[in-house]
Amino acid sequence: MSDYRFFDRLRPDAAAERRAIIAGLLADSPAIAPKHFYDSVGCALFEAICELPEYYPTRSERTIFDEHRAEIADAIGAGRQFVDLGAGDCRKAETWLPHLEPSRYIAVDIAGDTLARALARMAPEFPALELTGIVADFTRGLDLRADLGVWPTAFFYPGSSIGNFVPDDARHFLSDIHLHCIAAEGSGLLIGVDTKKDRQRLAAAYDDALGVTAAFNRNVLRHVNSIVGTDFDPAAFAHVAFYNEQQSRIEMHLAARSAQRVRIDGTSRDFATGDLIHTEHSYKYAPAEFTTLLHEAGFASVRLWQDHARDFAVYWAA
Ligand code: AVJ
Repeated sequence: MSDYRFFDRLRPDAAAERRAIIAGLLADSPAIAPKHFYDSVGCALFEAICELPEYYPTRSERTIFDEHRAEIADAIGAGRQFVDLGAGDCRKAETWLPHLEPSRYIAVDIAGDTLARALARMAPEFPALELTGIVADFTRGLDLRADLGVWPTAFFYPGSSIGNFVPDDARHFLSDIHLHCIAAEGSGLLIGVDTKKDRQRLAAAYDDALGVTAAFNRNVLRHVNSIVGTDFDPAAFAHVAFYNEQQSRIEMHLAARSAQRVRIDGTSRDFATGDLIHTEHSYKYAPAEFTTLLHEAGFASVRLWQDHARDFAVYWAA
């Protein structure tokens, strides 16, 4: 079987999504949800970010995976369905396939083109593996129960993507995953989460010298233009990123470089120089805090692996 199944669960919500974006742009404090970073250009820029010297999370996570692969695979067990949340180009999951020998691989992502391309690439490489792609926005809730049935499932949520949720929403999302897990004995969640550290290093990871993260941030305006027909000029906004220590989160914003008027759905919004559009939170968790969050979400047992510098943490929660 050199093929894959593909389901688009995003299209039915397109009108509601447009309304949500417009409401965010017209709100007292304008904001764009970080999921809108990931059009094709945004996915490519994010892949570039992961190669940057300043952006340690991807490398630190890879180090943990490489050093503890056998032990982690042993904790998960073989023959599970492997569900990749935010699969992107599927390359992270691919490194696990020989070790987990999953019964099926189910990749979920909001970026349909990137996901389809990845599965088309994988199909001939893994002819014996059942491949499924699901285009979905799981920030609106996760319900894969009909897709998964009652077979034991290993959920994979790497890269500290959980950091985009505020902690209450993160707990809620983890509870949703836990609800899926109780359907079948032997299920669990393998999740990678960034830790708290020196504020300079954190800030540099989100404001790199080459300006790749700045381009990634500004690109969201091109994507929003294409979704809702606004006329943002990405070059008219500056990238702003800093660590908010009180809230343990990186914040990214776009700051208007000059006074300007932007057309938004039949009306308009004026931006004064320095006015901000909020685009991302990226929360950081001490291992003890995240372990508590996993317990609060219903997971009874939590195992933890870290790199030597403790820059990142990987948890298996069951
Ligand atoms: C994909 C959400 C984990 O927060 O580190 C990288 C996205 N934003 N650089 C992160 C991101 C700016 C990334 N996550």
